[in-house]
Amino acid sequence: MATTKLMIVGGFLGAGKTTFLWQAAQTMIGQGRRVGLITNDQAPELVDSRLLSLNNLRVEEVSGSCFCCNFNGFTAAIRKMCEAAGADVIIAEPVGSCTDLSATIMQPLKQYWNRQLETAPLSVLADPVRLAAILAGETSGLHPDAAYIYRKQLEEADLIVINKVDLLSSEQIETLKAATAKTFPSARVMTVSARTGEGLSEWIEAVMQTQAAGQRIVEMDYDIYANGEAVLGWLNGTVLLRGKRTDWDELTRTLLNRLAARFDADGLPVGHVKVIAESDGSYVVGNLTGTVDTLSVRHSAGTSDVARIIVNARVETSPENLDAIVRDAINALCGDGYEQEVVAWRYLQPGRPNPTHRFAQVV
Ligand SMILES: Nc1nc2c(ncn2[C@@H]2O[C@H](COP(=O)(O)OP(=O)(O)O)[C@@H](O)[C@H]2O)c(=O)[nH]1
Ligand SMILES: [Mg+2]
Repeated sequence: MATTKLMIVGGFLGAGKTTFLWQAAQTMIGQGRRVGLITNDQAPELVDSRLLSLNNLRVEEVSGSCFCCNFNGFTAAIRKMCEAAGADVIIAEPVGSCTDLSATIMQPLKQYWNRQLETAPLSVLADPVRLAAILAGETSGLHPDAAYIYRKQLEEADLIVINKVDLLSSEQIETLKAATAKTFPSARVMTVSARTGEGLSEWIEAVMQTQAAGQRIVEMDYDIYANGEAVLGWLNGTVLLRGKRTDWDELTRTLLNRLAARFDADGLPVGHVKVIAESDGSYVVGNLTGTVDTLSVRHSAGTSDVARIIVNARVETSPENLDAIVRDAINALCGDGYEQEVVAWRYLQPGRPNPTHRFAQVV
């Protein structure tokens, strides 16, 4: 008898997956469920995992590879969540540039794990601005191969969840919903705001009650998919800054502003850049999901003389260039008076996806 429900929430970089996971977890914990979260990245030192742990949520991180290319790492994290944490609901966030999850994750889970797990419908979150551009046949500033990944993510979804509806009027919501349903007729389309919680309980009800999951496998050109991922430089870095009394919220905003100005000036499309600064148990998080106008900073780390800062950046440029740009921005910001200790620093170009399993048929 399956006792744990597994909810996979995919979607492109910046769609709002982590914010959504957090809200959904809070709601389900409030309903008395034991919720575990699994995050995923190409490299360790994830802002998302840190953010979720700081909010007292149980988090396992699968890093170094995406879930589909490290299926056993993913199931090990699931096992740990079930056995050590006694989770009855697990919500997993795959890498935002990852697709083909129905063939490589959903079907193998249904085939090999159906006694332990009940796999919920594959939910794919979408940012409304990016989605509208893609539906209009544009690339939303992305490389055409990255836009291909975006479309494939939606094409394989059981549930397309249009997020951030707090930014839209009700007419805009209806128009976008109708256009999405028309382009992706086999998916159910829902609307939510991970920020306000609107639509969250409807989503929970839908994934709790729907049995059918991983209903379709889409055709996937792995050359285009691989290139769509390879055009993104990836950087995860952690530094400790100390020695000077600093307003960390302001520093986070300035850092992101400088990065955004540089990416925009050089014409480098941003997948997602996030920064978390922690000091004395408080934190501030900054996000950039496109050009400078997408910059947002939330929460507060206050003012003190030491902070731990994690930067995760996925930007369309070479990893070396991304490394140079982020290092320059941090160095320029720090100037005199700070002692800077690099705790971890990785930059890379995602390798060609090579899934552990790939099913050709729906189980
Ligand atoms: N206005 C608005 N912003 C949101 C919402 N959900 C997420 N965001 C913002 O979108 C950005 C990316 O969110 P995140 O959860 O990190 O996206 P992920 O990359 O898909 O995990 C952040 O700045 C979030 O604050 C939402 O419902 N409304
Ligand atoms: Mg995330």
